[in-house]
Amino acid sequence: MKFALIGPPQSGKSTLFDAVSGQRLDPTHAPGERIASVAVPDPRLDYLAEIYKPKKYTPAHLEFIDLPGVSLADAHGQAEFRKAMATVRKCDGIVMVVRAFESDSVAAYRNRVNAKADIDELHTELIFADLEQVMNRIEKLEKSVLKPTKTRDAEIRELAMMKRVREALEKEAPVSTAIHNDEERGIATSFGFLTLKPVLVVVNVGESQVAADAPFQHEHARATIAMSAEIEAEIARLEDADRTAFLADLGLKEAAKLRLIRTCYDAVGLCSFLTCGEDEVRAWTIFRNMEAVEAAGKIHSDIQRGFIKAEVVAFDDLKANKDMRGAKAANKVRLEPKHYIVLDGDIINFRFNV
Ligand SMILES: Nc1nc2c(ncn2[C@@H]2O[C@H](COP(=O)(O)OP(=O)(O)OP(=O)(O)O)[C@@H](O)[C@H]2O)c(=O)[nH]1
Ligand SMILES: [Mg+2]
Repeated sequence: MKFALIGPPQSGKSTLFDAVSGQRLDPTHAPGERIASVAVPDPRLDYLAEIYKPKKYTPAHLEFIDLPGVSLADAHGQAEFRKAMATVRKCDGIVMVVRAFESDSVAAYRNRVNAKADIDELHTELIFADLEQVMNRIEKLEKSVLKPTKTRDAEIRELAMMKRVREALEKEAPVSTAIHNDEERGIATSFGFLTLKPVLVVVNVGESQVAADAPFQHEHARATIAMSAEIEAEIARLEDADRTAFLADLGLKEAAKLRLIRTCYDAVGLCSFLTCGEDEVRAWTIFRNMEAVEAAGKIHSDIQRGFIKAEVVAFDDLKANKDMRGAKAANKVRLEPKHYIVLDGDIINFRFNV
């Protein structure tokens, strides 16, 4: 699962990226994309590792991509933005980083610090980028439907959909509002439409605001969270022992990195199931409402193909009974069929035969 950090110039994207990834931007590094795979902290996995002392510990991961900020105030910047969107189209979610901190040493984008206006501007730009793509597609389809090809019927349907999408975008409504069924959702997803993707907003606030809630919730975002990228980057560089004291001083319960990761998980509708044994304890990222047989395919296609049953115990049930043996004795381990909907925190052992 990939998330792109986008935002106006100097809004704190790279600082946030450093905070989340534990990397540190090399000032000599040419401006460009950076990518980091970030472990998703999971106390349940830690508990299992205590029990099993496994050879391997594999948490779930999310990928974050840091994109250079561009000014949308001129045509050159707008063109750069469109180019960068090729990367964003391949991502599962968008994190908009906007500035709310005051600083005399960092030039303010458009000579103002206005987080809401920055989000609106980005949102409009995403709509324009989708619109451009839809117009190109419509132009192509209008030509190809004139030819008597095998795919003509499908193209006629797609053309009708794309015209509907164009109409929605022209009214500044996201693509998602113009999608009517699974076929259309599939087409829209394959185009990587930007306004189909979940958006999270990070309001990069000043030091005095770090313990406060987000100053607003934005209508275009699934979630809006506030944090100070600079302070978070500092927190990320501290040793564990110092970190706790530093957080307490600021009135914070935890590093905002954890909040960001959780929010990304929620916004995209993800959850984790766990597998454990002496070889490995591991968290697997899946979409919520996924069936057991599909979840099995995450591990290996053979397990999906030869699926017999899923042996499932909820993490909380295992912990309440100390370990797997205790959970079995308490009758908490169930055998579930193919169509069982996997829940967050399910510990699963798949039985299969190929
Ligand atoms: N005071 C303050 N300064 C910050 C904060 N976050 C970032 N900065 C500063 O703002 C400047 C820009 O930060 P970056 O993280 O490089 O911003 P960016 O969005 O990656 O910038 P571009 O990639 O050039 O668009 C740096 O000098 C940071 O030190 C913050 O929370 N508070
Ligand atoms: Mg940057």
